[in-house]
Amino acid sequence: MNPLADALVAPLAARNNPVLILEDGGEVTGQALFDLSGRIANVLTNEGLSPGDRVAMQAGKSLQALALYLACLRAGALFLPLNTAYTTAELDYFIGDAEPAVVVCDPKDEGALADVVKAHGAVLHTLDAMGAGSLADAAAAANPSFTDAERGPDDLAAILYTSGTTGRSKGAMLSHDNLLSNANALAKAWRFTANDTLLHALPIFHAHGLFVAVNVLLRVAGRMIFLPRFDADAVVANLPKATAMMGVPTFYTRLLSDVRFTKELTQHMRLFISGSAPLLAETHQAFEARTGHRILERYGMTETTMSTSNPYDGERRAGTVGFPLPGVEARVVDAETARPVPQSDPGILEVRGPNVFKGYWRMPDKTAEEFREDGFFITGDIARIDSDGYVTIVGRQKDLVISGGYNVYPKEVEAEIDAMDGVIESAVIGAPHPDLGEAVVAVIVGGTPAPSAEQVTRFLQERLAKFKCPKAVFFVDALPRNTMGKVQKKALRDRFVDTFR
Ligand code: MCA
Ligand code: AMP
Repeated sequence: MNPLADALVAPLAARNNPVLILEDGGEVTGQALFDLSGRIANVLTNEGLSPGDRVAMQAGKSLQALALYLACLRAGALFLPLNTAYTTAELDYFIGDAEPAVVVCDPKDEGALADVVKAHGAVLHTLDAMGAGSLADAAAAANPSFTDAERGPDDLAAILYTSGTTGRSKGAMLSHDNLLSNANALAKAWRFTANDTLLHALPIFHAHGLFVAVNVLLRVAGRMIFLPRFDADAVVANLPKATAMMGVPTFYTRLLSDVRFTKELTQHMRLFISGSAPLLAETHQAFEARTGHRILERYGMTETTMSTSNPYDGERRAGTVGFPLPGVEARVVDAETARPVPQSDPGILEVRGPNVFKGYWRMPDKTAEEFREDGFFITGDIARIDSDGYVTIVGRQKDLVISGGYNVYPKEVEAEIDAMDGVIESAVIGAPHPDLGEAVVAVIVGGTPAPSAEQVTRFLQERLAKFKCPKAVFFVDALPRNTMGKVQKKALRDRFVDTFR
């Protein structure tokens, strides 16, 4: 038994029809993807990979990158995908923390990573955005036939790093059952079948693109139009071939600002799904006015994959994230007392169910801090549950900015800025942004001499992924503080609210 390989990968072997449609129109049959996953699994296991080992991948979205994920499932290894925007400094931490047996990186980063990978005794392979590199070369020469490793439902299938509100990133450990139960629940809730073709323009290094999109479509033996990234031209060109699309709100605001995105273009579509960040009610309404479709908004986290969803049938209520998925329990508690709040009052959202992860990699204390004794996971989101059961995310208790669907923890950016010569202190906030929902803003108290805004940006870009770098930098004489001396981020958010408007 190997729950995910049995449910998602094995059925590909019998499919002579396409599972992927690539940007150039090329089609990849289930059989071809299955064989490639077997070849890669053979390459890795012949080089010493064992069940339970980690395989880190920082590579562009390609057929080969997807096959590597499937190969890890088959070999019983833990897949550890990393955002392609992460810098070498960020990667250094992930490799040191996860101690992968194999690291797969873009050939351009091979030189920079060789030492750190060697220091950790890992095997280094390359894979570029076109799917070429040492891994693909080795796979071409390998045997496609592979016997899947035995795994149980509680064995781990993946580690996804998520930044923390306090310092170090944490690796969320996701089991076979976490991922499979969620894929089953979503496929059913959203009525996915083998007749579906999903327009897939999300990255595959986060839960949204990989576990929500890919797992669901593999589960039902559907097809994916596998675009390397979100590009409005490619989306408009490919929509006629799709039946469904998943995206972050930025996808939908960008499409709405495109005159080619019309009712006619979307008439045949079955479903548009949004998540990862709040979809403004006005976007929901504008989308319906333009296309006649009501976007189905759902809510989740890396640690839980999906927890709630608006209904497929029934009212998809703008501004809400719908109901807990079958098998998932949700409750709203008081931040201070941890007791349930009266109905419809806001409080901290907690969830429990088969979707909830197994804890943070090698961080038992952090894991314990984020769970209640009765097994509920404390999401850190502030929500309300109305009398008819709809969950609305009204804010976040955690200090977090979500920019274009990517999470940025201000603490991490502030720590880098504060380490700069000429900086006394800083505060990083999110400001409303028409394209990204929120964008990162740095507010800095400079010394004499203080760095320029350009110097701050350049300094940060060497250390942090670009999406974490501020889109605007302001200098102030002092940061607003409350009587306890704590920086008042709300006052700063109010002051800089119009930065991008
Ligand atoms: C790119 N840039 C960004 C972002 N993306 N800056 C801030 N926030 C971003 N999200 C940088 C680029 O490096 C570039 O920098 C500049 O901003 C403009 O890039 P642009 O070409 O406009 O961006 P893009 O390449 O088109 O990307 C925007 C995007 C992308 C399509 C919205 O960020 C994206 O695909 N987001 C999806 C994220 C996602 O999958 N999230 C799921 C995780 P410069 O110009 O200086 O070079 S959350 C999750 O998985 C949970 C479980 C959930 O609920 O789903
Ligand atoms: P991540 O850690 O990248 O998995 O991001 C998870 C966070 O994204 C959640 O804790 C929420 O704050 C946010 N999120 C995801 N989906 C939604 C949504 N539909 N509405 C509002 N926030 C969301």
